[in-house]
Amino acid sequence: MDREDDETKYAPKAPEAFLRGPNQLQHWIQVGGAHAPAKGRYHLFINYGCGWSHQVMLLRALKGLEDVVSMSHLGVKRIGRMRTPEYRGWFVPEDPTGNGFCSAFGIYNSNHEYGSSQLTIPILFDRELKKVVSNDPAQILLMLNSAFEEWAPTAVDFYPTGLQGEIEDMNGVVFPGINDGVYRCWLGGSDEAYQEGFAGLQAALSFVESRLQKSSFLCGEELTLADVRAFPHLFRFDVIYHKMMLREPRGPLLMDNCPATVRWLQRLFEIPAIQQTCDLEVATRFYFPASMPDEECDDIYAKAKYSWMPLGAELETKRRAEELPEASARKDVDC
Ligand SMILES: N[C@@H](CCC(=O)N[C@@H](CS)C(=O)NCC(=O)O)C(=O)O
Repeated sequence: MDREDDETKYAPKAPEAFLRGPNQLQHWIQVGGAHAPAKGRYHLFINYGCGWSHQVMLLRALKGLEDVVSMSHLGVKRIGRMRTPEYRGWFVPEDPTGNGFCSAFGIYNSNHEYGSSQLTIPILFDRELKKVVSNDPAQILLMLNSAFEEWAPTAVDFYPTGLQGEIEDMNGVVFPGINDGVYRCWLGGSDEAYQEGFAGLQAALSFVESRLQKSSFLCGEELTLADVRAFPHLFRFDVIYHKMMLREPRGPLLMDNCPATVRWLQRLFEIPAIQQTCDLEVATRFYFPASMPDEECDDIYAKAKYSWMPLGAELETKRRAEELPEASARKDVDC
C-alpha cells in the first residue's frame, strides 16, 4: 500500500491548461503508524454530487464498511470566493464528528494551521487526532481496500497484486483523459488547452469503449479499482459534463456512441452497493451554478438521464428505507 500521488505526471502541455495540483495531505492508515486502523475512528466528508467523492463512496459500500468508516455529506454550496482569503470551501450542514465544523476550512484546519489553498472533498478525517489523513481519492481508495480487512464483511480485494499494473495503466488513460479530462476542457484558459483536453477525452472514451467491447469490466472479468475510479465520471458524463463542460461541437453522447460503456454503467448501477451511492439528481444541482433554480437542474437531469435510471426521488425513498444518509442538496449557508 504505497501508491504515490502520481497523477501530476499526466499533466497537460498546452498553454494555460488546467493544472490540478498535487494533493497536499497524504498520510496513511497503517498498523504501527500515527493513524492506526480501527473501527469507528475515521470519517469521510463527501458529497453525492462530486465524482471524486463518489469513488470513495463506491468502495466503502462495495467493501461493506458502513459501520467501520463513518461518512457524512457536505452541502452543495461553498462559502466565500475561491482564491480569496475569505474562502472557506464547502458548507458543512452537520458534523457527526462532534467538532462543530461548519466548513471544509474548519475540517482542514482542525488541529493545525493548514490554510485554504486546497479545500477539496473527499476528506478522510481521523476523529482521534482531529486531523485530515488524506484528501487524495486514489490513496483513500487503497486504504479503504486494505486497511480495514479485520472489520470488512467483504473480503474482496479490488486491487489484487496480479492486476495492479493493469489497473494503473488503465488509470493512465482514464485519469488524464476522462476524470481530469472533462475539467481540462472546462477550466483550460486557451483554445489550445480546450483542444488538447477534448482530443484526450475523445481518445480515452474510444479506448474505454473498445476495452468494454471485449470484457465485462475495465481490467477483465472482475470489478477492480479501475472500474471504481472510472464509474463516477462516466456516470455523470451525458447528463452533466457533456452539457456543462464541453463547447460546440461537443462530440457524441455516450448513449449515442458508446454502447458497451453504457451497458457497463448499467451493469455496475445494478449492483445494490453501487446503486445506493448514486444520485445524479443531486449531482446536477452540485455542478450547475448555485444561482440556477433547483427545478431547472432537476429538469436537466430528468431529460438527460438513461431510461434505466430511477428518478432521484425514488432513490431517496430507497435510501431512507435502508436507513442510509439522505442526499445532501442543501444550498443554504447559515453558518
Ligand atoms: N483532490 C482531488 C480532487 C477533488 C476535487 O477537485 N474536489 C472538488 C469537488 S468535485 C472540490 O472539493 N472543490 C472545492 C475546492 O477546490 O475548494 C484530486 O486531486 O484528485
